Amino acid sequence: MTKISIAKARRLRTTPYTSRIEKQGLSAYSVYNHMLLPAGFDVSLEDSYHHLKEHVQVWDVAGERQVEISGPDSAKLVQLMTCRDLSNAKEGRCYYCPIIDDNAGLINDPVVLKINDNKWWLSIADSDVILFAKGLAIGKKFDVSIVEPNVDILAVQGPKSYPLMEKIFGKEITDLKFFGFDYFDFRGVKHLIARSGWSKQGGYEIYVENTKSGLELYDHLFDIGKEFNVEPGCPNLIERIESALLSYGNDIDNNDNPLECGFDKYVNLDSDVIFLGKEKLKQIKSEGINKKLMGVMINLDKINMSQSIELIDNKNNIIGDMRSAVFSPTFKKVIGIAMFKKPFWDVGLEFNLNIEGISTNGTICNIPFV
Ligand code: THG
Repeated sequence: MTKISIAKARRLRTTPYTSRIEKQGLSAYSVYNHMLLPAGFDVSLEDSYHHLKEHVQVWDVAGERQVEISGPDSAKLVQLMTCRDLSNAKEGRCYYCPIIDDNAGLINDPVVLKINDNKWWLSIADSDVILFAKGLAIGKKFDVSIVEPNVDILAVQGPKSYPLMEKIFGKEITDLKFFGFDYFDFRGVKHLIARSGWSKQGGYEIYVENTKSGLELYDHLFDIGKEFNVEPGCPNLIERIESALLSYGNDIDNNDNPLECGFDKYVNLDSDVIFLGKEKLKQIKSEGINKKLMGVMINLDKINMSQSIELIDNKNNIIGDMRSAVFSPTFKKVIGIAMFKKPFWDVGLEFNLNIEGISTNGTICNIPFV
């Protein structure tokens, strides 16, 4: 494959860690929220996958930008944007929240942090939530301030993230519950740290606001981390598909609604909270969905997802489309996430596909895979 480099420009924002990761063997970038997101290092995807499951990695995920909504109407605006009932949300907790439009189409799937009653952070996936939020606030004449603060997340992921972070921040950090956050001191500077991250191997996310301290912490993680076999890394395609951590823009987008994406537990239609698309979602729920996101296993040992891939039945009817896929060394097959039309989403159903002139077949399964 031809190597093509990315043309850096102000528009493709760098992160405070860019110069660090480029010295640590970075080999590929993606772009996320108009920012460089590391997508590979000079170890193979599979080696990095095994390393993540066994040891600990530090990821530059500064591209997960924060949309800060503060002020007297902040809770009202955040609730207006999500179908998840946040009326009982607690300070110091994270909430995974589908953001939808008036047609119930997904706008984003951020982690929402309740900093306090009058201040929320939406830790967003790749779409311009800030513009949507500003438009709603202007239209509704809400008394809020909406900004993108300088917050650059460092994720520390993998089973050995626990001893590594304990060594730096003390025993208290191991008391954090999943999706809880608190403030921890590093050389006199407070950092917001959550027990979360875009892998299911355990770990933390450090919301770095003080860049100088953040860079010191970055270097310290690699110094102290030696005994835990720390390596630089990035969200791992194999691990995240096995764990069914969905990727906005890949697996799901504005043409999909939360009920089609398996987000049922984050959809609250019975409470009296006010959010955009509530009536539409009620209608969809009563009529039933027309497509559904499922797992697939395919009899291939590699797959290229740069083209759209249609899933077909024996009569050549299109029954679904592939959203993400990768070879899994654990399942020794290609595993993927695909959207199937009604009524073709049954577990066990077999389908065919043609890729680059090769025809093969696969089976529908539940997600997560593990
Ligand atoms: N961390 C932070 N911000 C983010 C992401 C993150 N913004 C972009 C993107 N990732 C948002 N998408 C997700 C998707 C899944 C999860 C988090 C963010 C996730 N899900 C858990 C699961 O599916 O098992 C738990 C959800 C729950 O039930 O509460 O963690 O990774 N800061």
